[in-house]
Amino acid sequence: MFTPNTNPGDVAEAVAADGYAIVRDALDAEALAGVNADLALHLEASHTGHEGFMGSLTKRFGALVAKSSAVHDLILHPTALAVADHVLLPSCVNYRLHYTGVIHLLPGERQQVLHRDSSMYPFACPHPPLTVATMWAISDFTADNGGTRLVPGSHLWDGDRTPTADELVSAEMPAGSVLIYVGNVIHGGGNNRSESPRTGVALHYSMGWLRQEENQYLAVPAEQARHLPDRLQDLLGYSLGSSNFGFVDHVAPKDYLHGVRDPAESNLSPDGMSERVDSLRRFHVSHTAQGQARYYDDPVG
Ligand SMILES: O=C(O)CCC(=O)C(=O)O
Ligand SMILES: [Fe+2]
Repeated sequence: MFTPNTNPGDVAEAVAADGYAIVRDALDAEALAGVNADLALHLEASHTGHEGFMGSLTKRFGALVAKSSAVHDLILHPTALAVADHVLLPSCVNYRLHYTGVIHLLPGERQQVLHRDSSMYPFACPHPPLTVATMWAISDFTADNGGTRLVPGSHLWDGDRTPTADELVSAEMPAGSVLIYVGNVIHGGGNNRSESPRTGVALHYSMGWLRQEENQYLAVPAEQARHLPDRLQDLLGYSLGSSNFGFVDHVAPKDYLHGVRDPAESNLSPDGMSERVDSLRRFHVSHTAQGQARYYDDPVG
């Protein structure tokens, strides 16, 4: 477990090596209160009753960029971005906000099926990390209240290796801490045997050449996106994902967002972009993930 003063580079190396890391008390009390205040009404209005993967006693809702300015600071948190830089940037010129959501496990919720988030992409395991997830503890996370369970090192495993009970760990951390993990590590929400809900804010990032899980262009109305901080616009997808990648009518997306309509006033290949593309670490993919297990038998039952 790291502290807020840990060098973000050390956190990034731990995530790359072990598949996950926890930074304790990454948010101060004021930032945490701000998130709680922004989310309270949305949490009240959201409902349980999902099935399967989403959990039947779990409240979930997304589109957090549109719903909470306090969450913007979490998305832009230097440690989260340092980990995403370290893990994702070797193979993309920039990365995106992939998913935003509140995951609120009520007492009695059963453990979620163990999975890899990146199994939505057709790569056989092991494959390089394509996404980085942060799970911000808004309540305390304990082994008893459904703290996320993870299998350290499983981001390096073959797809057919199933974890044993002694390979699972529970992310235990006080409210205000953050769990950061790669999308190819095996994990899942825990079982809430406590009397209180477990509340997390999940913010994921993905390589800029992948389709984002949550459609940020529809989740955040353009009128609102136009007034967001520049870096947040980049993360939503209003920056070029490579040279010529993501344009609108031959105008760069951020220029278009700000009203430019003439391609002559926009540059789809900014300085340094082709060099960056040329220097990307390339994947060698010999086969796709056909037949690969998506879910793992739970060793705890
Ligand atoms: O709720 C959690 O702790 C994890 C949720 C999760 O992994 C997911 O929904 O993909
Ligand atoms: Fe997950």
